[in-house]
Amino acid sequence: MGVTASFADIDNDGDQDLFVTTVRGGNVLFENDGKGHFKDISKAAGVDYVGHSSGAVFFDYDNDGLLDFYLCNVGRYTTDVKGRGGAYEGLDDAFMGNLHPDRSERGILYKNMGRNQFKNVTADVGLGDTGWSGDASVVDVNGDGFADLYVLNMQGSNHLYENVGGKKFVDSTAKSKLSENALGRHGHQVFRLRQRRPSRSADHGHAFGHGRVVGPSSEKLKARIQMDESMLGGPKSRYIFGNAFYANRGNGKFEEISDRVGAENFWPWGPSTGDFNADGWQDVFIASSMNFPYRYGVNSLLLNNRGEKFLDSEFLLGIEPRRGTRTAHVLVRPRLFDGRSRTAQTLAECRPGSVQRTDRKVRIMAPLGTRSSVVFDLNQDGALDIVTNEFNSAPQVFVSDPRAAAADPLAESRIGRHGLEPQRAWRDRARVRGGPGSSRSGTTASPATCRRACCRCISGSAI
Ligand SMILES: [Ca+2]
Ligand SMILES: [Ca+2]
Ligand SMILES: [Ca+2]
Ligand SMILES: [Ca+2]
Repeated sequence: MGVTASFADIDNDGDQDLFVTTVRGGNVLFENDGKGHFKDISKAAGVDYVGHSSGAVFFDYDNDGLLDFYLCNVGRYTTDVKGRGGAYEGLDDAFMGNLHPDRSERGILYKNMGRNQFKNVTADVGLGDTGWSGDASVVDVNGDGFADLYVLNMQGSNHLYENVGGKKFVDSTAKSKLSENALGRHGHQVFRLRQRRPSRSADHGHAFGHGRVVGPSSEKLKARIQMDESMLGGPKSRYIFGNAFYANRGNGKFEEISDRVGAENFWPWGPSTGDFNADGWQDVFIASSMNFPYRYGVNSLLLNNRGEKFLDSEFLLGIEPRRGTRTAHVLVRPRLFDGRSRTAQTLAECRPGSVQRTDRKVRIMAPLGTRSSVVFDLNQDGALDIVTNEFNSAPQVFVSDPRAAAADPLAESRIGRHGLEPQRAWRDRARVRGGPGSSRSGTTASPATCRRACCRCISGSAI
């Protein structure tokens, strides 16, 4: 079962090679021959680790010109029983892995030795994070020229590891004032909230607030329902029950300012960043929604208003509602819901509201939900587009269409009142491709690209 895919040029020959992580199937490194073919070199390269792997982050930690990478391993959450399709079935208490240290799997730092050979140097450099980690980010927090490592932990504390001269990593979480973490974090992105200022980082974790009705005045606040400390494995004071946004205050110190800048949203999975309206300020798309058995949650597109506050813009710019205003797909069809399927009965009992009865037929509906996204200039017209990865459904492709935005005076006036820069004629824009800030989950475009963007969904769920 594949989990993530990362492209990186491991041999500096100018083409992107591919690393794929799996759940107990062995990770796979493919070398790109530059002619459209990929060759599996995992075993010879020494990176065929078998476990519960997740994100892989490529960076040159020792500045020797060769890309190394950090592999995030979650921890054992499967049994040895294989289900239909050959995947291992999950443990009943898979989400409580943080309470079982014996199930942890350490993250691995692989040093690129050249000639497509990698060496596990985790212990040599003082790493060995045992968190329930799905992803990590690379950022030079102290500006010393060596990339530091921020490792996410879904069920515990994140950690910032400071890179000491490309030889050692030192845990500087407490020193950096990053000890208070968003609970249930899955995604993280480092970007500049303000121009020509130190970088900020956004950290998105589940709020666990879905069980209570919230009104418009409090929907952007942190969750009131908090997990019991027996489930957290530590004091509540260590956690933020919602999203976190850390402002880099210099000297390696951070301050959490998510509520102040309006970075909260509904059931997030992870952020991607890009300057969607090309006003020079980085904006954020947050993949969201938990799917069955929870209600539908909207994806968020937060426009950065001059570095002061994010503005909810998903309904203005065409991200929501989805094409055809669809919020759900068929989870179980009538032929399976005939009284004989225990699975169908269990699902129906799990959320009675999901059962639809029409013309004597019965089906179970499940909310749609996005789990990840990538931001890049898909059609190479100079404006950033968004492609999503949907849980149990087809991807969405949002193509930025500035001319559609120009024809929508409502969207224009609303954004204008909030202080974003006025739109420049689309014909005056420069045709510039995505800039140098590309990353796995986001791409930064030149500020000169265009002034406004409006997204048009050209491909939605197939159901
Ligand atoms: Ca290559
Ligand atoms: Ca290196
Ligand atoms: Ca550094
Ligand atoms: Ca912007």
